[in-house]
This record gives sequence, structure tokens and C-alpha cells, in this order.
Amino acid sequence: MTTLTENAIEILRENDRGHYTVPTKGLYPFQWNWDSCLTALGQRHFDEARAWTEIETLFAHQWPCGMVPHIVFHKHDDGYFPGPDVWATGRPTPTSGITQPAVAGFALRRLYDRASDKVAAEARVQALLPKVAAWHRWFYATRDPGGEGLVAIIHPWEAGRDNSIDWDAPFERVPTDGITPYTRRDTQHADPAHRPTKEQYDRYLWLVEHFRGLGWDTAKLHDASPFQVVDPGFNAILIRACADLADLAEGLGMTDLAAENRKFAARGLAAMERLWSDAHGQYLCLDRVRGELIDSASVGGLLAAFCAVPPARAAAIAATIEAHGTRFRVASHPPADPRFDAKRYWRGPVWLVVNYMIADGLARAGQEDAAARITASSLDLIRESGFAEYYDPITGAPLGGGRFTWTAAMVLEFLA
Ligand code: 9WN
Repeated sequence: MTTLTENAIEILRENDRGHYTVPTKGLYPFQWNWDSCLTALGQRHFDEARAWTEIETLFAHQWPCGMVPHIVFHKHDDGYFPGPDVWATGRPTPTSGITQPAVAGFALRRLYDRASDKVAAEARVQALLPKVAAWHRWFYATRDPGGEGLVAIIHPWEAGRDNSIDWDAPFERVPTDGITPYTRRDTQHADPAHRPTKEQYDRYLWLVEHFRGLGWDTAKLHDASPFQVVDPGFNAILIRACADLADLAEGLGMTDLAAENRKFAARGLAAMERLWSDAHGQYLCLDRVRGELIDSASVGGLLAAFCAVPPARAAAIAATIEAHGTRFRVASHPPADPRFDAKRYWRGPVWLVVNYMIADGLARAGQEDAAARITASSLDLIRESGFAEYYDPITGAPLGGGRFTWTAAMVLEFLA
């Protein structure tokens, strides 16, 4: 009988394209940013050198401005839309023109801390660290023009939680007129009832075409976007990455980078308070265009526990997750909300990568029991339903793509 570990390794190897890994065959045939960083954490369990390569490949496609794109289109493949011709970013190897959660700094620290070959690890961190630091600098320069300490996403794909209920209200402001007619590919690989709607895709595409029209000048896009949302989960990942990078840089004598990232982390952490909601027992998104919190208690506000939030906030988040009351945790939206949809992507389903980061943060904040329950629930899902992209939090049914890379990577981490 093959074990969970063997299965997980087999999936990671199967989706490995040599120097990068695809999230799953068919549905996602390229390299995705936060997928790769989290995938490396799984690869380290059986091939440390390969794990570093995963992140190095991603950063080889960093833009001169510092941005690290959300997709790198290494090889031509018609199976995904929108492809490189739609993005038209003009990069030597085609990439998208937006970014994704900045989990690389955290991944670097974890790979380094747990490396058995510290000499090799140090050399690879030395080379990667300034690149990750440049990305962090780009974030605060272009996505926090007012110096608030928190960055905004300008497209739902940047959050990695594409059709979250969090975006419904600000998304109303994104028009759909004039977009080029297109054919979706995702719905040919996965059940359309588990994917975003056509109306949402129209808006995703409008934003892409709008940014393309501005020549992908990342210094201009934030102010030019009708969609500017400060997501607590996205910011928590960046804050944690800044803090982890600062620790690493300090240990390696890169004192300027350490000081810069410590400052980003401290400022960000203080600013997170503005997003806290006592009524919801979690953080909420802020619609920067309106200057208002968004009344939607999605999982981004729980993922905030990934950075060093005050212990009382972490305790409240643990209680909020408990109050969801689903058999499997953590639901990406509270089931009591009438907008909850158990099977539709980021509007209810459980995602193991999110579970991993919430559990890690809660354990660091002293909420070990809550963290252990999330880990146990994640492994129950794998045993019952295999390595899916996401899962129904009530029935545990597997949803979206199968034999999914980052799900397998998280299993290796949960079992370690
Ligand atoms: C758009 C690859 C990615 C993840 C995202 C997830 C999904 C893409 C899509 O797949 O997004 O980037 O086409 O649906 O929402 O978090 O990185 O696994």
C-alpha cells in the first residue's frame, strides 16, 4: 500500500517540468508565483536542491521594477486562458503583468532553517535575498502610495482568492464593456459550477486590458485601477515575509536589507489594526477607493494570523474558525453567510495552502490546539478525497483540479 507521503512525492514529481512545477496538468500548464514558493516547501522533503531551483526559476523572471509576476509562461500551451498574447507584457519569456501573495520571503526562511545542507542553503539564500527584498520594496512603493503601511491588490487574481465574496462590492465598479470576445479554458478542465462566473471573468479581463492599455507601467496601475483592495491575508503574508527576510538578512550580515524589512513589517503590523472587526472576530478587507471596510468575513481575515498579530487577535481568530462549525476546516467563507457557496472555488471551499499558513500562525501565537485541529482536518480531507485543488467544507468532496501540486506539498509539511 502506498503511503500519503509516497503519493504526495509522486504528484510533485509528476508535475515537475525540470526547473519549475505546474500546479496541475491541463488546468494550469505554467508556473504560478505563490504555488511555486509553497511547492518548494514540499520538495525540500525529498530534494533540497530542487526546492531552491523552484524559487530561483520564479525570480529569474522578476521584472526590472522589482515585481514578480503571478504567471511565467515558460512554454506555449493553448490549454489556459488568458495566455501570453492577451497579457502582452513584452517580457523576454512571457509573463502576466500582475503579482501574487509574497510568500517567497517566508519560504526562503523555512527552507534555510530546515535545510540539512546549510552551506548550499546559505549560498542560495545570499543570491535570492536581494531579489526578494526588491520585490518587497516594489510593493510598498507602488501599492501603498499614501504610505499607510498596507498594500492594495489591483486585481482579484493577485490575492490568489480569485472569486472571493470579499471582491463582490468593489468589483461592481469594474466595467465590462468593450472587452475582446474570448473563450474560457478553465471550464473545459473543471466543473463550471465550481469556478468563477462569466460575469467575473469579464471583469478580470477588463482589468487586464485596462492595464495593458497603460503599457504595464507598474508605477501607474494602482491609481488607474477602479479596483484597489487592502486584503488582510495578502498583507499578512507580506508582513511575515518581511519579518522572516529581516531575520535571514541579519544572520547573513546584510544589515541594510534587514533594517528595511523590519521597518516594513513593524509598520504593516501596526496598520493591520485598522482592518480588525470585533463584530466578525477577524480582520476584514478595506476598499481603498471608498475608504471603507468591506462587510465580508472571508478567509483572508483569518489568514491574517500568519503574521505576528497580537495574541488576543489570534485567540479571536481561533474562536471564529471554531464557530464556522463545518466538519472540515477552514472554510473560505463563513457558512452562516447566505452568500456562502460550499463548492464554488473561493466562496466556501477549503484550501490546504491557506490551512497551512493559518495553522502555522496560530501555533506561533500559542493557539496550538486550534492549529492541530486544522492540520488533522487537512489530513482527513486527503485520506477521504485525495489530493484535490480544494474541498467542500461540509461533505469533504474533492473539487477543481486533481493531483494538485501545492496540496501535495502541504501534506508533506503537515506530516513532518
Ligand atoms: C488565476 C494556480 C492558481 C492559484 C490561485 C487560484 C487559481 C488562477 C485561475 O489557480 O488562479 O491565477 O486561472 O483560476 O485561485 O490561487 O495560484 O494554482
